[in-house]
Amino acid sequence: MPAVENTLSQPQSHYRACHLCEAICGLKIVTEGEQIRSITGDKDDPLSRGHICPKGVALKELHGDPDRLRTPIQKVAGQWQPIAWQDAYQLVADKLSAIQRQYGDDAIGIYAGNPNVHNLGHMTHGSHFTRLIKTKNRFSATSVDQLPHHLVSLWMYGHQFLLPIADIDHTDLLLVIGANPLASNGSLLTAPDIRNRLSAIRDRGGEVVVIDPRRTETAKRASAHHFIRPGTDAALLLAMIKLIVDNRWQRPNHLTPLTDGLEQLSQAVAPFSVDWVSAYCGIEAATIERLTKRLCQANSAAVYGRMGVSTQAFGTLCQWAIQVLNLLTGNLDSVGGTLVSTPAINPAGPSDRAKGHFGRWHSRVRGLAEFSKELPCAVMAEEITTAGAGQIKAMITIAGNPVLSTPSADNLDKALASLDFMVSVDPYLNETTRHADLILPPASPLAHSHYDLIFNKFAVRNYAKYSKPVFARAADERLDHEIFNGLALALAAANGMPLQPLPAPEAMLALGLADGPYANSDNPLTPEQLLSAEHGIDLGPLTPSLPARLCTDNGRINAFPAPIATDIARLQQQMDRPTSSELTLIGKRDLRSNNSWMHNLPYLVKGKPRCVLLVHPNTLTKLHLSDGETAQLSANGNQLTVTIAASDDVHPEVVCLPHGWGHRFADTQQQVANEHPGVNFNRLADAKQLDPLSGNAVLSGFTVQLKPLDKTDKPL
Ligand SMILES: Nc1nc2c(c(=O)[nH]1)N[C@H]1C(S)=C(S)[C@@H](COP(=O)(O)OP(=O)(O)OC[C@H]3O[C@@H](n4cnc5c(=O)[nH]c(N)nc54)[C@H](O)[C@@H]3O)O[C@H]1N2
Ligand SMILES: Nc1nc2c(c(=O)[nH]1)N[C@H]1C(S)=C(S)[C@@H](COP(=O)(O)OP(=O)(O)OC[C@H]3O[C@@H](n4cnc5c(=O)[nH]c(N)nc54)[C@H](O)[C@@H]3O)O[C@H]1N2
Ligand code: SF4
Ligand SMILES: [Mo]
Repeated sequence: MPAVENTLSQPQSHYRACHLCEAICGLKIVTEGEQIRSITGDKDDPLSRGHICPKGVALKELHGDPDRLRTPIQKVAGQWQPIAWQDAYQLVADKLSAIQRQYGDDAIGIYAGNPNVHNLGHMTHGSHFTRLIKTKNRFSATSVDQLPHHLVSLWMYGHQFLLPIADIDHTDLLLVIGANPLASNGSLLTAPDIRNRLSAIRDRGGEVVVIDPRRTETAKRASAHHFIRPGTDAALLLAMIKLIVDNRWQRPNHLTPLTDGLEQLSQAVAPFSVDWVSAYCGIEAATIERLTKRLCQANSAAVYGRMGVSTQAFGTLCQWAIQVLNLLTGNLDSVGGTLVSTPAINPAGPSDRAKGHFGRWHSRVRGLAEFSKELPCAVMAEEITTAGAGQIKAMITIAGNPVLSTPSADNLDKALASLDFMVSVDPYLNETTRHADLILPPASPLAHSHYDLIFNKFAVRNYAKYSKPVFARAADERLDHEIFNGLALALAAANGMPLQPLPAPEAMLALGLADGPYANSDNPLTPEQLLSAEHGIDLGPLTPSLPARLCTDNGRINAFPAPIATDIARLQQQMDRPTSSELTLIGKRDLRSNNSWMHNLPYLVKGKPRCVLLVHPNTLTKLHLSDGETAQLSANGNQLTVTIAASDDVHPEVVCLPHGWGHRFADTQQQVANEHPGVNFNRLADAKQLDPLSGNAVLSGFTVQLKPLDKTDKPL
């Protein structure tokens, strides 16, 4: 693979954005011929200022990984064989069109995983192919992740992507609830070098307060950490709202006169007395009162909540209450509070067609609502296995590993094995793609150009960066946008439709820029500037932009969407039930891991095993278990054999296990990952447990049983 513009084998520096996580750090990659000499942080990147994490360094191993597929493969009589690209496109097109002719459009399911949104070619070209498949059975990682955020923004502000971002570079008080940015590097909060950004809050006299069932890496660096009983955050947040209402601590701002529903909202929170909630969530009443008062008194403050308050039974209620707290304390759309970003390409606003919609149709078997053309992935297995009109007979997975990443994982694993046809666009033969008939692998990420069309929307500064490929792809490899063009043209031809290929992603970026907010300013941002600014372009801090960008029909904020009222009643019922003292399971992210798919890189998995169950020492004593021992962890009728790690960072009633592991199948091609298998958290999570408002999966806070391993048990 020759390095682009590098025929002389001299060391050459390439600057690029890391596409692996939401932090989009600037990287400096030094190559010599075809070799990567080093990967370090780019000190001249205005957003990341030289920050890099071990995953960025591991791009070198990802690029060179011998297990990463280079050309398409086809399963013939149970054996994988290479197949030419054009033959692969043709085969996919023939199979998909035949299945749709026989069983109808909905017989094809599509699952799009997380790397789609981290990948330019997927963003610009993926839908060129998938929109030809007019199925209602579309799924993505959104419904095991941030769906409640989008739903709340749609309901309150009229647009799924009007997501106010915590202005952490200017805030005086950051309340982090259910997020661990020191391990995740920030989510719906693109803020590379988060450690220093959080330290800066404290250095300027501000506070960082963390509410989490585990004393996390972030909690350890915060001004204060409070343990919370998993899944009880909605009650806590409602009690805080009630305190504000009862004490008239609201701080009106320019949005207050434009807000509907404040009166109903005040009445709805009335039952949530601090004492009742304190007993339920495990945080002292005085702490709740003090924290609420500080939120109202601070010059600026932001409440920020992520996975821990999204993938739980009250995920939507939590995300709604967080917006309400920011609104009532006068911090919504305010410097140091929360602000909507203005990216160079495709900022959310009234003229945008992608506002989103909810409940236009429902899943066939369980009747769950679609959100913006996607059904919750918790219904995927039942839609494949339940016979009848509309049953899924074929699946397309694109950059996803749902066998490890979605609940009731065993059911999905079995369901995928029963399909008539499956194709995966993915660089690995892994737990999910082993079920495919064909795998189409994109070339190395370093052969792709990059521009972050999604995470610039969630960044703490307005910022734009285009990255050139570091290496040219080999003649027999394909870039992801080429794969989608190939699939789209073949499928259109199979259906007798004329279709043109889309131009390269760069042309699409130029169109997006021309349509964006910086094109017609005094100092316009041109495609030439973007393409040549190798360290990225800082477009300034986030600034207030509401109400002009509200997308609701009446141009106002809806502070009390109707479904919220019924969910508050559900919460009250839940709180009336006696609380059990059983163990609950929560998840964990590790700096050296990225969901399920980077465990094949030796640099990231070396050292002590990372897939261990954290248990409080007192709990271990009670259960006659000890550190380092293996034990049986069970829930919802399934068991895992886990390795115990004693830790007083978890609350005694909580145990903690990372997700994304369970590399236990011999028919995959991930040698290193299979040597470090770990266990699959999602074999215990139950696809029937959902946040009923959004259909988002419950991946945290469910009851588990832990006991010594019965020596006659086989490891699971
Ligand atoms: N229990 C539990 N479950 C969880 C979570 C949790 O916290 N706890 N987190 C959830 C969250 S937030 C998410 S986002 C999901 C993630 O869920 P998924 O997206 O389903 O899983 P990933 O592990 O991200 O798998 C990514 C897949 O994309 C492939 N891939 C990587 N790069 C590329 C590329 O450039 N192109 C293509 N075509 N393929 C690529 C990889 O080989 C892998 O197969 O998991 C969710 N599941
Ligand atoms: N290193 C690394 N970085 C990643 C990823 C990765 O896998 N590894 N994945 C990326 C992806 S796809 C995403 S979506 C982001 C996620 O980014 P984050 O949301 O910051 O990551 P998590 O570690 O899932 O943080 C969730 C926190 O919620 C806590 N929690 C669990 N249950 C509850 C609860 O009931 N209440 C409260 N208050 N807290 C609770 C957990 O203890 C945990 O600390 O990270 C991204 N970055
Ligand atoms: S923090 Fe995220 S973007 Fe930065 S180097 Fe690590 S994986 Fe890449
Ligand atoms: Mo995610």
